[in-house]
Amino acid sequence: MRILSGVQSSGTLHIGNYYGALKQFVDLQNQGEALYFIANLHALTTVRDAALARKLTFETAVAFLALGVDPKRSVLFRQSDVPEITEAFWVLGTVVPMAHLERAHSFKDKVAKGIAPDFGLFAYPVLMAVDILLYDSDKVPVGKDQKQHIEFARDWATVFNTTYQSQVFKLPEPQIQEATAVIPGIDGEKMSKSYNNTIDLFGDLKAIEKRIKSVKTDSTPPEAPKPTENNALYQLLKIMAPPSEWAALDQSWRAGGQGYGHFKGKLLEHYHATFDGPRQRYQELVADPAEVERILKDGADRARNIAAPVVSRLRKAVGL
Ligand code: AQP
Repeated sequence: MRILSGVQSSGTLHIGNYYGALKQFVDLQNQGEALYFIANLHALTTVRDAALARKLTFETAVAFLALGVDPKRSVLFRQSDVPEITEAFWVLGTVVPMAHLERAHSFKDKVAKGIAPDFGLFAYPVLMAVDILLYDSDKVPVGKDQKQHIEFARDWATVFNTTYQSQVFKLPEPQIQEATAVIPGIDGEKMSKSYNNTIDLFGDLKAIEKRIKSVKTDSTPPEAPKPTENNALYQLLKIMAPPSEWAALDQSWRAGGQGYGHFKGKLLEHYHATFDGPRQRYQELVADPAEVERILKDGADRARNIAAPVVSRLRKAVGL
């Protein structure tokens, strides 16, 4: 089984990226041949500063490694180190119906939030489809926000194969963990870099502590039982508390007697217990850019070898 996924290097990674995607990446490394990439071409739709783009690409790679992506078991690479991707992007794009792109949720959500769309934002799902299809991927671990993009990849692979009467592309399946499909941000909306509601993985600790303290809650008094529906703090605790502690925590939440401040303190404790170790590794790796570069170069060679047969099927099918 071939597993493939990526994360954009468009900002600081947050716990939504971790629980929705990266944690699965690490868990899946033993279940098949895993390819993980830093989506630095996608990031160009929002990052328009070369030095910042390079810095974020490096930091995203370091975060993957610090969180447990093991280059001995997985292929870790930069999207831009596989130049075949942009050729395949064009070729697949020639059969993609405009109407599909016009109804893409991510595109519509961003336009609704007042972001002026450009071709990059509009065409993003086509590049993402190629990211997946170019490696004959079977499983794509992602958060729920990416489900429609994977359905598009399947649809367009079918359109392409039918148009050219040739089995160029294999159809991938999304892998979405129900419990962590949508991690809420501190305002209760989906945690997202562009909504400024994130709890970061490796940012400044004081700022992270402040974010945790400001998770939105209602006016339930300390002595009363707390609501479990539509409560971001409850959802975040459930995701972050170790299973051995969750039952007691859940009971005290439902029983009342503790204020929200107490539970925010618990969330901070679990944050430290989970991410202090990776933070330490992150700092060590940041100090060794040559090793990170070596890992990415090696990953790119391996990824290009895996893509080579698909690229040659594609070129042959269309007459290039
Ligand atoms: N809140 C979330 N809950 C669950 N999964 C999430 N992911 C992101 N946010 C959540 C998953 O993380 C992976 C990589 O995401 P990405 O950064 O490449 O793109 P994204 O989904 O667009 O992340 P953001 O923070 O929401 O970025 P912006 O604001 O730029 O759109 C994906 O698997 C994603 O599902």
